[in-house]
Amino acid sequence: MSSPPGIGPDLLVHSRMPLNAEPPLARLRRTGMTAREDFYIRSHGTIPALDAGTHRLRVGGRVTTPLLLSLDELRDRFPARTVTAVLQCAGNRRADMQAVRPTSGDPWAPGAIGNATWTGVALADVLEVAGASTDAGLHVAFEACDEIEMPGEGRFRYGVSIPLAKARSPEVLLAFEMNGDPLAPEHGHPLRLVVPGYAGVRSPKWLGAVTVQDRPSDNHMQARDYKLLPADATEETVDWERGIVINEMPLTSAICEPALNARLSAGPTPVRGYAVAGARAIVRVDVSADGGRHWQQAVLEHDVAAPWSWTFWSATLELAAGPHELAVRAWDDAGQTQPAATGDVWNFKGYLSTAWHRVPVSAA
Ligand SMILES: Nc1nc2c(c(=O)[nH]1)N[C@H]1C(S)=C(S)[C@@H](COP(=O)(O)O)O[C@H]1N2
Ligand SMILES: [Mo]
Repeated sequence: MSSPPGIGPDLLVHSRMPLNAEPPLARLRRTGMTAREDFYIRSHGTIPALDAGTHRLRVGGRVTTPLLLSLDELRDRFPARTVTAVLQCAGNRRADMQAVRPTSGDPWAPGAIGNATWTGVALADVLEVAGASTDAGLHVAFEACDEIEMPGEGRFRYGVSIPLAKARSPEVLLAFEMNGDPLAPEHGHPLRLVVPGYAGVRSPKWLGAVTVQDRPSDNHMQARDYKLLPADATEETVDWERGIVINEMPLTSAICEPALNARLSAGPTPVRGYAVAGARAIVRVDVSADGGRHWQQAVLEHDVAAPWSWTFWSATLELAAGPHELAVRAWDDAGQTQPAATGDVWNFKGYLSTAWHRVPVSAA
């Protein structure tokens, strides 16, 4: 079966409708900027074919001047902004959680993440020109153009919201380019929001409308999904009102090489991966060859000019012949680290699977 247009030939496809796919980890770790063909795709419904020439962005709600903007108007009326930022799904590394106990959702390996340079205009600048209210406690809701079908929910358009305070931060972009090219269809052509530091779900693709309002979006995606629920909640008993809205992504890291269950030669073994801490900086990454009984510090690579970018790390571990459990944990500049055991953070939706990443290998 041939790949749909835009799907890199190496992507591992979890589902074709909706289209969900992630890159093999060794490919992900090759370049600091993730190319389109290696960038994960997470969609919930259709991938709309929108015309950049006729597409319009509506800006309304608690504003003095509602706007209807073409892409040319966005480009002409507002200063161009470029931000390098990670986009990461709240379900990244869910496969680890499913190994503890089943959860709903696709079994993402650590590849539901990518780093790119996004170009567009600042949402803050557009809100300013629209005369958006700056009252405390407001939200900015977004409506997209893709259609989602869910049992019990019927057909609806994707929608989410973020707090106005984040929406007015300079890093939040209405983006029309990714790594210098117009957005690809699967990544939101012709216009998407990019909210650095937040879970990918808050960065709507195929963006059609922006509304300033006094409450979060009542869309299914915001109200009854993408919340962190207690360990004892189930599909049947869940009280969505009491879930924690997943906005800022917690600290995480992953081993990209060697691969799970790799058979290696004994001796010095390169181990490489990524770490990401949202608004904070990664200050240390520990790597272990014995499941976390002993740790060695990795060498970090980070572009200080790109605070929303990920940190690549690498280390060389001396492996004796036999089985080993490689493990990694990162530390941020508040002295925080990741939980040791996935079982301690298990939830039935499989979100925020950020425990030490453990990779069994054997050496001979
Ligand atoms: N309109 C729309 N925006 C969306 C989604 C979607 O299904 N529809 N998925 C969200 C989720 S959960 C993630 S993780 C990111 C994935 O972005 P990508 O496919 O460009 O990697 O887009 C977000 N924005
Ligand atoms: Mo996601």
